[in-house]
Amino acid sequence: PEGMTSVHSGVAIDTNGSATNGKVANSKQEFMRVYDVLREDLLKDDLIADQPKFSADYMRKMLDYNVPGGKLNRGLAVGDILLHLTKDASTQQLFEANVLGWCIEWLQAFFLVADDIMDNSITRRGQPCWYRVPEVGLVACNDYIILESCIYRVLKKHFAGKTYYPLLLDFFHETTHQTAHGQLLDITTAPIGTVDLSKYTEETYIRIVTFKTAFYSFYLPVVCGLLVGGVTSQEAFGAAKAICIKMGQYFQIQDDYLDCYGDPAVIGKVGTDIQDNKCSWLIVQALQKASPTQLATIKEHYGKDNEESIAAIKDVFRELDLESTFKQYEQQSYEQLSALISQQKLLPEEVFTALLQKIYKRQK
Ligand code: GPP
Ligand code: MG
Ligand code: MG
Ligand code: MG
Repeated sequence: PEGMTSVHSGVAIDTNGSATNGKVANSKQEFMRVYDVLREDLLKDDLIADQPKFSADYMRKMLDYNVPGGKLNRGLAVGDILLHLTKDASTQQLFEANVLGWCIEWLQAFFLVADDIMDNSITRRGQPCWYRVPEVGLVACNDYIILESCIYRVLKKHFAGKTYYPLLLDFFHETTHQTAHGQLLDITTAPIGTVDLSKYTEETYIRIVTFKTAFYSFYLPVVCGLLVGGVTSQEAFGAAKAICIKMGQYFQIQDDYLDCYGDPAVIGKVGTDIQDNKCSWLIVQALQKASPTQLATIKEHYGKDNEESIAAIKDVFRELDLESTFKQYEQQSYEQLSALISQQKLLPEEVFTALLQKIYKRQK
């Protein structure tokens, strides 16, 4: 019967009824197909279908602009984790994993539309930030509420009958709570117009990135993969959390590094951390290493939105050779994560090594 065939052996039947011929990996093409299914389902929702056409058209355009255009690392990870976890996952399970993967991409779209307004950002994924689209503006605030609400429509449709449905809802709510408080700390550490460098400590930094990034970007995809794979052991979730948090910290440190040193054409966004006064990894490192003269330059220029000030800060970063500091950190972080992954014996190592390989030395 559909949903019972193994995706690892023989000819499997996918949810459309076509043969998958013993597929062993999750494909981006299949993942994108699931996006089309979910978007059409959302638009067929009674309430939306009864709206005037221009309103549904706006919704479709808003979804296509904000949901599918990223790297899809988080979304694709759920299916990959399922396949690393169990060699006899069914096509139905892989479909469910991909649906949850999209719920995480929807959550991410919600966060990014909001984050770009708060960070006064310019581009995202190689196009203007959604709130910068002329006919959108602050309607983007309603759009991120809609993006969030989509998650719960999709979860209800596909998971309401599962024993783990309450757990799933709780994980999505908990993760939103954690991310919003990470964002609050990010924002309150860097109030516009006041530079208080004493706030930029290593402890505050780690707290910001743990909450604003690690939970939703790493722990949530792993949790979703484990739930679809039938894992219930609290110990396994605990082991996964410890590794995912560390990996998420590393990922956000890369994001901070790329904000200054990445190529906007590759990362799809223009860095704003220096002028936004952000408690970024680079400034935390710089403050630990700066001479009194360099400290004075930082005090004068950090958090100012003009070319001269940004250039002065980048000069200090260059003098302190923060590129090398980052490369050392990256190497050390990779080694520590690899050790943590092989020390735990509760889950297959590939669940985590596949995630790590995707981000190690990333350029975008
Ligand atoms: C990344 O920060 C963190 C987020 C996108 C989470 C936002 C959370 C909300 C509750 C809105 P960032 O600003 O460094 O990301 P980017 O560099 O992609 O703008
Ligand atoms: Mg931002
Ligand atoms: Mg931000
Ligand atoms: Mg950033």
